[in-house]
Amino acid sequence: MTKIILITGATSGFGKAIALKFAKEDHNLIITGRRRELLNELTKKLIDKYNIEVLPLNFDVRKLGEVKKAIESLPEKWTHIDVLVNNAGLAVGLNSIHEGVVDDWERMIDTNIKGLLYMTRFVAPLMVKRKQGHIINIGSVAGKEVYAKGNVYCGSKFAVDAITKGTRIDLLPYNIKVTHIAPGASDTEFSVVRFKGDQEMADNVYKGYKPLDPSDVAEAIYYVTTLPEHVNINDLVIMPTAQASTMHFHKIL
Ligand code: NDP
Ligand code: 8X3
Repeated sequence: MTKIILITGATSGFGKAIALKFAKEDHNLIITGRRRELLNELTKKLIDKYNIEVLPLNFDVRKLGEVKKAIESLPEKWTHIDVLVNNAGLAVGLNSIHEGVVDDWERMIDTNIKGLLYMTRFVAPLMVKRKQGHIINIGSVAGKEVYAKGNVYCGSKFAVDAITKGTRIDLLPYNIKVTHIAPGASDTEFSVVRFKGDQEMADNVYKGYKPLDPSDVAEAIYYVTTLPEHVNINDLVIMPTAQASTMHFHKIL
């Protein structure tokens, strides 16, 4: 059965890989992101290559009004969202708490926590109405264990884990699945964003071992959507084989 999958942050990294995987499996997609050109490029690629229907929505998940407008003005046939992947997120900076940049903190909290909440607040009622749906929140191993200087990013991802658990309880009467995915290191744009464009610092994060490919995470996400109606994966932690915790890597340099 063809489903409608809404993926936030599909212009790069995991979100883009998730879009490609679900397109390959013949599902229709709502893809979102702030970078309009990348969104349009991906839309064209998905339609040309997979002959599916794609609706690109260009908005910032931090802006409540933009989220509300984007979801409330969906054409009727696009309101039957089967899967919401709350993926848009970022780390900004890596500082001890006493040297933290408050603006970085705001960006992480506003995107990773509030953006995910805004999306859920407007999409979940559509699922509740149909008594059907699956919400997949992308957390992180950083939401399982804190690491030095990870303070606010880790806090935001611990919040994603907690919000996922709370969402699952609240939506229990409505037959809605809720899944938390916690990936480890993957060489997306994540570290370039964290280090504010410093490509060398970003590259260092992934030296000496094989990180996850975004498609590895996309495959796991696709898998959790293929299970029988009575089965839900609540929580999935997925790391490179060369990573054992947020702090332990087997690197050959
Ligand atoms: P990328 O930087 O490659 O992708 C992040 C995506 O989020 C982009 O498409 C970006 O789109 C979107 N995004 C960021 N801010 C906003 C915003 N305010 N409004 C709308 N979209 C936004 O990183 P990843 O693919 O690695 O990250 C995806 C998720 O995975 C994040 O939640 C991240 O925390 C998490 N994660 C990443 C890990 C990693 O090692 N890479 C490991 C564990 C979790 P645009 O800029 O166009 O808006
Ligand atoms: C991204 C993984 O460990 O760099 O969430 O924070 S980590």
